[in-house]
Amino acid sequence: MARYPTAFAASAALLLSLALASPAIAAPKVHVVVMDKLKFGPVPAGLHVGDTIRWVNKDLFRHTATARDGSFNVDLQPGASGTTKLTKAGMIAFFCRYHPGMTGKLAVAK
Ligand SMILES: [Cu+2]
Repeated sequence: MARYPTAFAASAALLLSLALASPAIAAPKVHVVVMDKLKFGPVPAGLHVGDTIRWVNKDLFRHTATARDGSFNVDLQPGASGTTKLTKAGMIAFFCRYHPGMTGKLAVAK
């Protein structure tokens, strides 16, 4: 039916506007960062203190996601995944201990 997508879009827009109207009670989110081919994948936008990063190692190699400021560290075998929590705001640089060329940055808001 042609009408169904329109009704769906309208209700989705309503839900979105409700969510945007109350940012103070936004629940902590889980964001995924993939490790593959000796690189970190794209870092998600909209990170906040209290959110969780799920690091997913899709590579054939063991990797870590290690914050330069020591605020998190996770060591993952190939195919493994693990989570770290964002505990502070700011630009947080991270790298892999085994492959120093693997780097990235998380922009974390309060
Ligand atoms: Cu690595």
